[in-house]
Amino acid sequence: MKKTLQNPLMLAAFAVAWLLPSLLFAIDPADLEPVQGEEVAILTDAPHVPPPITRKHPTKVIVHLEVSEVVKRLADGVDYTFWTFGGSVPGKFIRVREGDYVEFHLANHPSSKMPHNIDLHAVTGPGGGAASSFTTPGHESVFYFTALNPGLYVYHCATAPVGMHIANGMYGLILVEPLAGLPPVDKEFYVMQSEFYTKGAYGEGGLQPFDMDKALREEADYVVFNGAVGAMAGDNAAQAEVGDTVRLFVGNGGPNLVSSFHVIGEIFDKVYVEGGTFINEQVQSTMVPAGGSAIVEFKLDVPGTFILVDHSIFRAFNKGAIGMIKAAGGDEKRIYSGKTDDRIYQPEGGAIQSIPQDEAPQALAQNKAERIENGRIVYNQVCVACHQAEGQGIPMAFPPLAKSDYLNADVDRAISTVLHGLTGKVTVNGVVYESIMPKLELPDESVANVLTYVYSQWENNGAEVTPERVAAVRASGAVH
Ligand code: HEC
Ligand SMILES: [Cu+2]
Repeated sequence: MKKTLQNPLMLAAFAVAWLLPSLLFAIDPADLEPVQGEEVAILTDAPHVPPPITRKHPTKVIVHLEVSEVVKRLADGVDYTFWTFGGSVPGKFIRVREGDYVEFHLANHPSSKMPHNIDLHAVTGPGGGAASSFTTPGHESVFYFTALNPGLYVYHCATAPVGMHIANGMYGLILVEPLAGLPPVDKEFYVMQSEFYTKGAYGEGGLQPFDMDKALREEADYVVFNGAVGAMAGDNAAQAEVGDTVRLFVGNGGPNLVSSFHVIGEIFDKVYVEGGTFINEQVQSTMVPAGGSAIVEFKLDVPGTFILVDHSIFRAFNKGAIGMIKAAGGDEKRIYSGKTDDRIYQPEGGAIQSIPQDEAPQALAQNKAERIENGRIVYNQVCVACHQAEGQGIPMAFPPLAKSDYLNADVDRAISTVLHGLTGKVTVNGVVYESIMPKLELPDESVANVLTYVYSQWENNGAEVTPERVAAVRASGAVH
């Protein structure tokens, strides 16, 4: 304080601040342009972005953001109680211009159970606004800030326990456009990655509560773009046309994981690294830290579906981190031909690849108990990686063998599956899988043992499979 008072300019600023609070922003020591007029911010839900700012002067921007706690879909058949900034996850996208004076209203819906606040990384001030915005249910807080630094910033709730508020969906993005604006592009989208930690495993149905232990161990069940599995895929894919330049405002709410953000089949012409002003070019994947961002730009030169992933790839294919941009339009064969031919190629005698099994054939089992014991060993060497320790499988990737109606309905078909592998659609316990089980190259004895083991476990029907029966199915050549 002593130092501040020695500075005559600051002293003048303080004097005016006391006398004429409404003029404070106009004489800020940071030489900000005077604020002219006011406007109410347009706020959007992902993947939409408010329109670019065309004005050439700072203004007073009034932001009304309402926190609400809502039950919504996290994945098919899975619901979650999200704590939201604006009714969905991620929170509303806020767009202001460098130098704008922001009047921020944070309302907390009366139906909320928790108090909340907001920490905007774009704010220079204690807690990024959190210190001034603690808001109990049925209340509204107001505070003001000047957007001093251009860039793309994360905002989030910072009410204790902070991790839990963020894990429940409390984050979003605020863009502070530089004075000169961002170069015009054809399409802009809002994409925000985050993880969810649920009591049940991935895909386990019903209303899933938050799991604090998993969150502490950073063992995410779901890693998603825009708040739910498929929120930006399939029918919800972002739409664009060939020739469009696309800009993605990418954020990562965390709470824990760093994203290796990648778009399959595209190269980022530009990346505004970490959402700042430094531009990197010709980038394949860019890191987006938890509580950080990046702006990426690319031109859609060819038609097709471009898939957004976290290239920590199990998150993409097994935890939900997949988004899509569909580019409609004519082919550009010179850039990408598409498949021009499809020929049979059978170096190993079949379209299904095989996994050679190099262990010695098992000693012949003398009875069902020995068969089960030997089968357990085969299972744990060969099948467990996909079908999992309790035969529960992995949702959307590997069907269950536990209590599997498909398995229990037909022993010969199960034998054929293990002998020849399996492709195409199969329905197991009402769920359709469309994947590939490789051919496993197991001797008849091992096939008999492993299936006898599987049938003896996890409420299956207890059938015993003999090597003779396996040999008969092999000899029949029947492939299901
Ligand atoms: C590399 C992963 C993988 C391995 C290893 C594997 N499977 Fe599969 N399995 C699959 C996939 C994928 C399917 C579904 C195929 C489809 O969608 O067409 C499947 C389907 C099945 C089915 C039919 C569907 C069901 O759930 O009842 C059976 C039975 C089966 N596997 C048994 C086994 C046994 C026994 C082993 C070990 C000897 C094994 N699998 C090893 C991936 C695997
Ligand atoms: Cu909160």
